[in-house]
Amino acid sequence: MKKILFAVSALGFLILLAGCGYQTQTQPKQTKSPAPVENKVSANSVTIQNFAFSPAELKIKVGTTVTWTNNDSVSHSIKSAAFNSAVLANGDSFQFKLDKAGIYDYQCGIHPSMQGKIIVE
Ligand SMILES: [Cu+2]
Repeated sequence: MKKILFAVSALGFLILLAGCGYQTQTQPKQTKSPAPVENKVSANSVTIQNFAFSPAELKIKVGTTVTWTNNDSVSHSIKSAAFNSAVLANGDSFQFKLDKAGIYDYQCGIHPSMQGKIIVE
């Protein structure tokens, strides 16, 4: 009796696993169709890649928190009159909430040639 129970639960577990596997397989398809969601996520985030901020110019509304994420293997930082990050290694991110309207120019504290701009309105 116990053996049968074990077999049944093991089978259930396998089905669960298969279900999960199926879900992860369908995920790439999902990210393709709802484009607005993807835009929303990236609307207040800046990616650091290939020694550049992307987008270099970001327009946001007052009170928005901006997230910078370093995708480079090289460390970078965010330096401006209003906000400064620590040194960001690969995969690190920095967040700053902009509560005042204005134009915020910033650069990488390590590589001054890397420049970006946040327009808060
Ligand atoms: Cu840099």
